Order: sequence, then C-alpha cells, then structure tokens
Amino acid sequence: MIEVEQKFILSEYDIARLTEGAEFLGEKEFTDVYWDTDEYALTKNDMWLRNRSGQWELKIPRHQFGQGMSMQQYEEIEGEEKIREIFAIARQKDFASDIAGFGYAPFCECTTKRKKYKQGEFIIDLDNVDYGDFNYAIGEIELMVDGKEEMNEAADRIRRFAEEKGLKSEIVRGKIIEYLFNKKPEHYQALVEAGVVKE
Ligand code: V4E
Repeated sequence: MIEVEQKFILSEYDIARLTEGAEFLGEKEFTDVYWDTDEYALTKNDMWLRNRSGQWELKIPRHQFGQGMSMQQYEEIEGEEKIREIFAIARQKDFASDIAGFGYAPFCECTTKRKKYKQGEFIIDLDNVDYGDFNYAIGEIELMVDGKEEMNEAADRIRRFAEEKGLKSEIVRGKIIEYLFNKKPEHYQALVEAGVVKE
C-alpha cells in the first residue's frame, strides 16, 4: 500500500470542523527512533528509517510529477527482513547492531500521542509529539492506495476535502523536520541544500 497524505497545522476550530460527524477510531501512543549516518545518507535522499515501538519501518519517497511539496507520498516498507534486502545488510547480530556496523545511529527520538478519525474515505490523524523538552501538534489527512497510478487522484481528493473544510494547502514541517529545525540545525540545513526540505 502507498500512503498519500497532507499535513496541516490545525486550530481548535479547524479540528472541530474536520472531526464533526467523524468516527473516532481510537488513540494510541508510540515512540519512534530515527536512524541515519553522519553524512545523512538516507535523509538527504528523503528516506526515513525508524524503529516504531519495536518495529522497523522505512519510508521511501514516491512523489509524483506535478504534485506540489505540500502533498507528500511515501511507500512504507515494514519489517527488518525487507529492509535488510533493500540495503543488502546480511544478518550477523540484531538489526540495530548490524546497521550500526554500517555507520547508522539514532538522530531523533520522539513519542507521539495520536488520535485517529475516519471521515468518509479519509483518515485523519491528530498527533501530539513529545521530544523530551518541547512538543509539536500536527494533523494529517490520509488516503491509502494500491498503486502509483492512483496517487495523483488521491492527492486531488485530499486537496478538495481540505478546501471544503477551509484548510489552506501549504508546506508544513513534519514532526522530524520540526525536530531538526529546532535541535539539529546542521542536519536541517543539509536537507534544505539537498532539496529534501523546501522552506
Ligand atoms: C516522510 C518524512 C519523515 C518521516 C516521518 O514521516 P511523518 O509522516 O512525518 O511521520 P508519521 O509519524 O506521521 O508517520 P506515519 O505514522 O504516518 O507513518 S521526516 C520528513 N519527511 C518528509 C518531509 C519533508 N521532506 N519535508 C517536510 C517539510 N516535512 C516532511
């Protein structure tokens, strides 16, 4: 599955409009640890390797030509076996030790409290992210699609839905970009220079 999503900074009023009549799917909490090399080998290529509460996941960009940067599209690879295949990392010890051997190390840890809603075909996530010494609130509107041919159309549907709810489509810093912006300016700047982050 491919996730097509758009992020928003939401006021209380926006949240009320977005969730009015929506089905509340539940609340969960998870801790993410993101990994990269000192040279930012992954994130400079917009690839995001994380351990989410014990599960290894990799997000790979699948942005479509013609979509603005406010709409982000990533394929999610789940499980260490598939990630080992992609990076050709043979099993020697556990996954963390094996990737550490290739120069990977954690660069961001954060805990998210997520409220999830279903509004028609759309999934709405309202996240509150705790980085230890500061917090960030961010919302996402998402659609999951089977193939890349469906992505542009899904992106348009999200954009129309957001407009109906009075939301502006603009570039919003995702939770990890927000962390780098505040805490790791060198890493943040490297991503701006690589064109991964648009200011
Ligand atoms: C894709 C990405 C990053 C990885 C984290 O993705 P995100 O969707 O923010 O996290 P989350 O927890 O909502 O994942 P889910 O639970 O939906 O799988 S970190 C940065 N990016 C891309 C990115 C970018 N290139 N530019 C800007 C301004 N923000 C984010």
